[in-house]
Amino acid sequence: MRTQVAIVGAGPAGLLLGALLHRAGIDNVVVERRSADHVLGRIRAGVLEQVTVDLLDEAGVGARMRAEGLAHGGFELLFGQRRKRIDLYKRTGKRVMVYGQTEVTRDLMHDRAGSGQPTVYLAEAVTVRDFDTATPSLTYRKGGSEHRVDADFIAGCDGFHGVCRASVPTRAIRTFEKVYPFGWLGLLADVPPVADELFYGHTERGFLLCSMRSRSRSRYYLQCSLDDKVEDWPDERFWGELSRRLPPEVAERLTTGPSIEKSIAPLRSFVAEPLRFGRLFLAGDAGHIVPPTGAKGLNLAATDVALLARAIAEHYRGSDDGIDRYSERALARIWKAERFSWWFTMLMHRFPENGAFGLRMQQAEFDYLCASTAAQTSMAENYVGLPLA
Ligand code: FAS
Ligand code: PHB
Repeated sequence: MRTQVAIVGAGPAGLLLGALLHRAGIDNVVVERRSADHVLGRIRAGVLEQVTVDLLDEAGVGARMRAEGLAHGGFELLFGQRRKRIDLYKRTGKRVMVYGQTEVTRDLMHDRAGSGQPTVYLAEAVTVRDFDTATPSLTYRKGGSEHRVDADFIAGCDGFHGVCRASVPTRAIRTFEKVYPFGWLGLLADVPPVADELFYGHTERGFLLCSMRSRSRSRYYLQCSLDDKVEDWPDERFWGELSRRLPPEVAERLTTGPSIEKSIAPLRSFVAEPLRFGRLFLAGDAGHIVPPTGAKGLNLAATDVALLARAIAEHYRGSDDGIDRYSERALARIWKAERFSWWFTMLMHRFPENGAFGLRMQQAEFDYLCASTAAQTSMAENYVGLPLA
């Protein structure tokens, strides 16, 4: 098979890149190792920045999001007994869209199926080759035989554990990483959310987040030990712990019910530099990971592929300035999101190892945030998303 861009990975990065390239008249193939149902079964992000909303519109897949998504003008913080609403709209004139990653992926898959662009699911042993030449290719196994895709470019949209970054010689790449000493235990349930907006809490028992997917489907997270396993947390224990962490006046409004998904995610900050290796480009989680506290992961994936799609379209119009500057431009945005996600994570989680002084630093940060509109504006403009340069 011959194409212009071979995309590894059918997560949001790969599928959005494919949609943007297709609208630019650029042929592409997506090669995914899992089934479409498996990809859809992963419950992940829930908050879209305005830039991401606009990109989904540009890709032609924004209709259901606009019909079913929830526009939020703020969120609430709880620190100990104190509560503070961060008014995103008042501070920035922008809102965020609450619409699950699963639905974004579903919309992109539906659009791609109708576009006629080829997508290969259940592709085994994907191998990327010759990306340091002008004739890169990839191979995969399916149905007992090997298949080859020749392309002008390869986009590594295969996530943190993918093959593309792993195929780059170690001398050509530098990585930066911070692993956090806890995880997030997430639960999805068809119960009405406990509040109209997202609710982030720092409590003596640990972090909590009350989020949602709709007015009848809630998503909750609890900070948990890295030693915990999902089977250690039957639904009853989860709901009891969430209730204990919530303020009484909020806990009394909590509607519980059977979980439809429950998982534990480790938290890390990670960046690979650069993001371009000849004709191979990394985008999304393949190039970086943020702790989900700042709701940046999916949004960074979207802006990476927006920059990459524009750069590749420029190439076919005769200029390589875009592809030459992709890594620099993407990393400038990535590092700002890494900083915000790290800052918000350090503020809102319990770090017993940081002792009494560490807790006082968190309390002072929260006090300053409550008292300073400048601090609230800074938090708000990072949360709604910085402009795409
Ligand atoms: P993805 O990992 O989504 O997609 C990569 C795709 O590549 C996958 O479908 C994978 O099967 C495929 N692949 C991997 N190796 C391959 C190979 N060798 N060959 C072919 N295909 C291959 N972000 C938030 O904003 N909020 C959250 O609450 C949140 N929670 C998360 C929870 C978890 C457990 C994880 C892992 C991430 C979470 N994230 C969250 C971040 C997440 O939303 C990512 O940022 C987002 O999925 C990034 O999309 P992609 O870059 O497409 O990577
Ligand atoms: C979610 O709804 O999954 C979600 C929302 C906000 C975050 C992280 C996760 O910061």
